[in-house]
Amino acid sequence: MQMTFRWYGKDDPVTLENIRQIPGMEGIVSAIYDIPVGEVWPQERIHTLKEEVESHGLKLSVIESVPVHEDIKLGRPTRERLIDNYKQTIRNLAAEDIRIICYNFMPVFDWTRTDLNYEYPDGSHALIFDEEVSKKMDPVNGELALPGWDASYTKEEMAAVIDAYKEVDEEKLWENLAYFINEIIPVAEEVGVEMAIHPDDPPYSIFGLPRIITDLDAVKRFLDLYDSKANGVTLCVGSFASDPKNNPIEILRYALSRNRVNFMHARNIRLGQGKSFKECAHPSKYGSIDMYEVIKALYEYRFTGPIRPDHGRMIWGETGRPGYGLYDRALGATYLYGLYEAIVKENEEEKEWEK
Ligand SMILES: [Mn+2]
Repeated sequence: MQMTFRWYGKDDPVTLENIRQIPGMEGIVSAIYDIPVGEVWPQERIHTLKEEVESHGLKLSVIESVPVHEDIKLGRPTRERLIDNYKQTIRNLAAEDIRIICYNFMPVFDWTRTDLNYEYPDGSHALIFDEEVSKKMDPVNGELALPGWDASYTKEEMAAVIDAYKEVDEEKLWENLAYFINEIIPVAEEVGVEMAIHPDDPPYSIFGLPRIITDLDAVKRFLDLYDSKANGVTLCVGSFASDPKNNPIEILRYALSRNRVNFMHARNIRLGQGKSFKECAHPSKYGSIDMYEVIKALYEYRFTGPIRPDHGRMIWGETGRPGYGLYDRALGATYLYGLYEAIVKENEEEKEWEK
């Protein structure tokens, strides 16, 4: 496996110099953030990003994400032009030798939490999701705007797009996803790119909007939409684990058995009452996910792709982008790397793990 780290570009308080110093770190997960959703990413812009990353001795391993325009998810006629643009972005990324693209198909809202600054007794801060609080949240008139959300909507536009989903139930959303996949995957195959859909986070309906990439059955159904290595998943164990009915290790092993894990997100969460959960430090003892079992599964299936620590807590007084500080994610990376080294050495005569 190849250890990677998410970097939000030149505005990120975490620098490439910082990231490079994390033991075991090889690659960067990033994106171009100022291109409106639905427009083509020019090859020169991709080239500039790649040069910047490579000048720090790192590889631009994954694009997370190339966002999918709402009209594609809604199945509106304008999707034709938008899908053509998406295909061109895939081609432009491939032309710069970028081979893995993460994306998601969540209506309107990306990952959702109810508190970005929950304080643990040890003084660290984390992102949490409280089911009761979420039921009272008003996405149109409320105060909360999360970092993953598209901030370009006015209140009226937000209300209108949420309203548009009254016509799109889960089955319709599957249909629109299948349409999109059948259009883009042949292009990805042709230019040697692996697409990696991220599960919905949390993996159930919120604010009355449909969510479909939620569990093992959904992963099976998704992989069957188009049977190709180019049509794979970002296996985010933390997202799947946020629904207590899911067994994230089972989902991981299933996707590995079909060779369709194109990108790994390793994050731990601790389940609470109902569907509430708290993000926590990466080690198994703090959360509901056995991280040793995660890395063991990756080893058993000889996973060679990129993995990144997902969200981290804010520790040691660090401030910055919620979930994306330097310190706790760096600890997460070295912990994951340590698990991997131990598992490889237990199983192999040679020092395979260094390859
Ligand atoms: Mn994730």
